[in-house]
Amino acid sequence: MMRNDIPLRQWRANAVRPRSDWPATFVVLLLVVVAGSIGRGRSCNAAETPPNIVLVFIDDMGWGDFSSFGNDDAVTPNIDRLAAEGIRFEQFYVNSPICSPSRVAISTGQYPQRWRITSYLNNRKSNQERGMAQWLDPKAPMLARSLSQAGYATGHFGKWHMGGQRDVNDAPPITDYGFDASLTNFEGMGPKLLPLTLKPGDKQPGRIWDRAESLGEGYRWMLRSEITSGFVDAAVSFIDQAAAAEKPFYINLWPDDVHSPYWPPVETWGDGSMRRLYLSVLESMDKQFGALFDRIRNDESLRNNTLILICSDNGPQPGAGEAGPFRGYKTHLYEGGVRSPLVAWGPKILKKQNHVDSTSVFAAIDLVPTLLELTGTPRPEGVNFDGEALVGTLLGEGGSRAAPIFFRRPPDRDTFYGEDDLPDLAVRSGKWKLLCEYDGSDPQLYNLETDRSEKSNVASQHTEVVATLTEKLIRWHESMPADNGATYRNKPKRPKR
Ligand SMILES: [Ca+2]
Repeated sequence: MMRNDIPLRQWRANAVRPRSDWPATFVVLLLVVVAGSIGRGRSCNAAETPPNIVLVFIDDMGWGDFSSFGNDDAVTPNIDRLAAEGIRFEQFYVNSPICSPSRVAISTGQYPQRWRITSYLNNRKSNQERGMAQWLDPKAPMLARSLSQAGYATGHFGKWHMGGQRDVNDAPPITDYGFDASLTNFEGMGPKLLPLTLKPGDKQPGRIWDRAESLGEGYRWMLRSEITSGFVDAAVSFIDQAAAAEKPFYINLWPDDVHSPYWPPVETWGDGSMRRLYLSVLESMDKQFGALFDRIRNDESLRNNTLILICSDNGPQPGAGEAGPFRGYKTHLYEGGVRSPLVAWGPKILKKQNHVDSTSVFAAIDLVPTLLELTGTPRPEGVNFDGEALVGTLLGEGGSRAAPIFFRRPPDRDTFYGEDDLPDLAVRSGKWKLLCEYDGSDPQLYNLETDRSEKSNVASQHTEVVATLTEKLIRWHESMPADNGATYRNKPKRPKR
């Protein structure tokens, strides 16, 4: 049931800017989805309004890709400005080296294995072959739902990829997961923006992912290089409405950028190499974020009471992004696959400015209980989070999570990006990182204090550490629902005729 507490005329003035090429049905649907949402829940007294939260979750970006994390090949001034005014966390992890499970972890505060989302969600047959669920169970403890129940306006703008893609067209809509409003891409249910492609010399744009038309209750084709602006515009309109209604807001801004294929603005095409195209997409994304960051910064009440968090869902694709000093790529359990830059901004919320936290070890699963505590929101009943509430850490006081961070590779990624027989399991515990096979064999042990690039395997010199961590890791692995990682074999590519 939707209630519309905001007069439509007033709403429309600030709504997602309808453009002449938007199909009328799509605009109406989007207006209904968003407009119905904001009046719900209890309203909060302005004096005690809990902080607004914006979670920017970039796709496939390396640890070293922001200028503020050492990238000399591109500039990301909008993000770097937030970093300079806020905190850069250098030892933050996501809980999977690939899209869908990483998204589940940051949304639920639990290991994604619990929900049998252990690799990217693909078509129905492929999900089944890998021993995975078809979509995230809507009963999962979503941060968005807890905040919504506490009176927040909640919106998801951008890539979802937790259900509803390819031929899986019966997944729940995003609004079943605690979001009042949504606008997504080709990997989610509900209103969506679909990508038109254009390269130098093209007279007409092409289309990719056109099958996703069957997933949506309204879609709009938009130049791929401008889609992030489409999500930003929707998020800004949502903020305008929440602010007018004096409601706190929680927003996911989860761009398609900087995932391949790379379709930057044609004028930034350069030599057309993968690296050049990638860097142009990265810079273009940063530019498009500007409108959102400025909306918050230029409004005193929002500036004083909004926390912005920016990170990446997994490591980079080789030849595109870079993981800084770290080994490995997307899909690997080495640091390059799972360590993400994290920028936190909130000038009146954080206790430090222009601060680098290079020591606190924590993970995406920790953000959910941390944000619940920070906002004074009750935890959902009967839920055990794998994450820990680390409010002090997030605000700049330092401190690592108490428990180790455990990882299991995607079932279809034993061999990838030129590496054969990749480690199946990994654990970060204190200064140690251990990687091994499902049965504990072939241990690799790295001291991340002295060897953060995981170059020197010291397993044979620290057999007790190996034994202790292996035992904990396998106990964790066996406590999680299984997938088909031990038996799944990637199909050989069809030989060329
Ligand atoms: Ca990804």
